[in-house]
Order: sequence, then C-alpha cells, then structure tokens
Amino acid sequence: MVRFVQTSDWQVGMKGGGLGDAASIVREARVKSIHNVLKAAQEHDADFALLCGDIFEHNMVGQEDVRAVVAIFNQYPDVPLYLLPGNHDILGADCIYNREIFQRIGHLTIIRTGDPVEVPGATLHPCPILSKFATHDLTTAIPTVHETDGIHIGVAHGSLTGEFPGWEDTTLPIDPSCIDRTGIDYLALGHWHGYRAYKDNRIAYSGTHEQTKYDEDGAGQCLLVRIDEKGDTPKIESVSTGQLSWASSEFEMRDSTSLDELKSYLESVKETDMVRLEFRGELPLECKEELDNTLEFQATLHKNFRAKTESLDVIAPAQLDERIELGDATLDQTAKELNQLLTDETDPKQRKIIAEALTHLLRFGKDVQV
Ligand SMILES: [Mn+2]
Repeated sequence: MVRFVQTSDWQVGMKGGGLGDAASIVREARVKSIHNVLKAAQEHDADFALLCGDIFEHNMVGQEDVRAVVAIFNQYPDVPLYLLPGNHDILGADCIYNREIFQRIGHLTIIRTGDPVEVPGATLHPCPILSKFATHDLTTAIPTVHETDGIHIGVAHGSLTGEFPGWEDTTLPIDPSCIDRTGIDYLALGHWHGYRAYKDNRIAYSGTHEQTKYDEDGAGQCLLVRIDEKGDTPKIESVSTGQLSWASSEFEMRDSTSLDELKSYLESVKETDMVRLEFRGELPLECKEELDNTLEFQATLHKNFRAKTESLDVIAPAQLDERIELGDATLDQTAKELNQLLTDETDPKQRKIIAEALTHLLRFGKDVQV
C-alpha cells in the first residue's frame, strides 16, 4: 500500500500582476499555504509528498522566496519530498534547484532524469521536461511495468492530449494512453491549476495549492492518493489548502432592478477575499450614481475588488429636461446640453466620458441644493 500527497504549481515568486495592492497578499498566501500541504501529509500519515513541478514561478526567483520555502520544508523533516521540476522551474544550467541551499535539505530529492526512483511503498517513473517547447509525448520513456511487481507511479508536468477536448496544448503533451501502454498504476500530473481526475482515477492533476487568479476552478487543494495494491483503482481525496477565496461574475444591466440583483450578489460574496465583476448592457443615467457609490463601498470590503465597466453603456433619459432642476440656470443648461450630447453620440468611449460628466454634474447639483 502507498499513500502520498500530490501537489504542484505553487508558483512561488509570481508577481500577481493586475491585482494591485492585493498582489503582495496573493504572493504571501502562496508561501504560507505550503504549510497546509505538508501538514496534510503529516496528519494523514503519508509516505511522502510528490511535488509535480512549477513550484517556483521561474528560475530567477529571489533568494528570499527560496529561503522562505526551504524554511517551511525544514519544519516537516518527517515528510520525504520528491520534486519533479516543471516548465517554469525547468531543469538546466540555471535551474533554481541547482542553488546550494537545496543540496542541504536531507529529506528533499530533486528528480533530474527519467530513471526510476524507489520511494516508500512504490516506484516513481519521472518524465522530466528538458525543453519548454517539447512537442513529443513526455511519457514515452516510461518503461512497461505490466509484469513488474510493486506499485508504479508516473510523474509528469504538461497537458493531457487526445480525448480531453479544450485541454490540449501544443507543447508538453501527455498521452493518456500511456497508462494502458505501460501498466503504471497512476500518473501524477502538474501544470493545470484545477483538480481533475481521468481514467478511473488513474490520472490526476492536483491543481495549485492556492488559487493564482480569477476564473481558476478547482484550485486550492492538494490530493491524498492511496493505492492499496498493484492494479487497484487509486483512491483520491482532495484536501483543502488554499487560504484566499475568489469570486467572479458578469452582470447584464437593464434598469434599476439590475442594481437590486447586484446588491444581493454582493451580499452573497461579502466574505470573499477577491471579487471581480464585469458589467455589460445599459444602465439608465439616474442609476449611475448609485452604482458608483455601491462599487466604491464594496471596494473597502475585500482584499481585492475589481469592477470592469468598459462594456457598460449609460443611457440618458428621453425627457431629461423635465427632470433637471438643479436650482441654477447655468447648471441646468449644462446638464441639458450634456444630455443632448449623450443622446447624439454613438462612439462608446465618448458616451462614457459624457455620462461620467453628467453624473458628476447631477451629484454636484444635488449638493448645491442641500
Ligand atoms: Mn507548468
């Protein structure tokens, strides 16, 4: 019997571009969550932890990040670690794992060749990446083990090809039929950030231990894999390791009821760390201020809050003249002219600017009235 933790794609050192101030939170979480992975190994009495590549974002990641990861490794000396580099931390002369500090970790094995590796309870068959642009099936070197005793586990980093539409990639292909061809019991994969299992649990991506961006589904866990005997179906249990929660949604705006829908959605994600919204459709001008105020306040509730309004059109009411009574002839006149401009303008970018000006003017007018 073998029981191990599978993890990958920690991407330590990633910049978190586009997340603004939250980028540092995301970077820090990626390091801290490593504890959750290694604790899972400890608590479930795993024989070892299998790290399937892209542990670091690239080979030039700063030594500070390296030390932080090594410091965590050192807190779990009873968890043997087997690490196959991926395409981000690719093997080669400048490989991050060539640094002296990694050579001193007694319980870490960096896998550099396709030679089988004997581990507690099983034999690993690694498929190292030697070029980021490899277009040949990475698993071709796995030997046939149909007749060989013991549990055999393939380890690779890349994209499953063939029968999984939408998951194909032109580089780093992995042919799922290698399972039948070679007779290995299980193929542990890294590269994709969501947990996926195929072929009766004989092939699985663990996904990243901590979500890296919006719209990654199935991220934020490691896998506890148990294989009782050669030929048995692997049992996979997903263990949650991520700290940050993410939500992303699109809103089609029509009228003031759209704002109510938005508010009830926002209520449902108020505990979520990272929230991204995208607005489309048309919003009446009189709702624009309420939307702006809602979004401004919402931004103070989350670690990261992004609202994309580029595709939202603000519509001027047909009879603005009657509505505009700002108590000042110049303001009223300006508002009417802006409204006329908005009605006539067809370029969406220009419309946005005019709508923005009108919203400000109406808000200003209201303040004057008070
Ligand atoms: Mn990768």
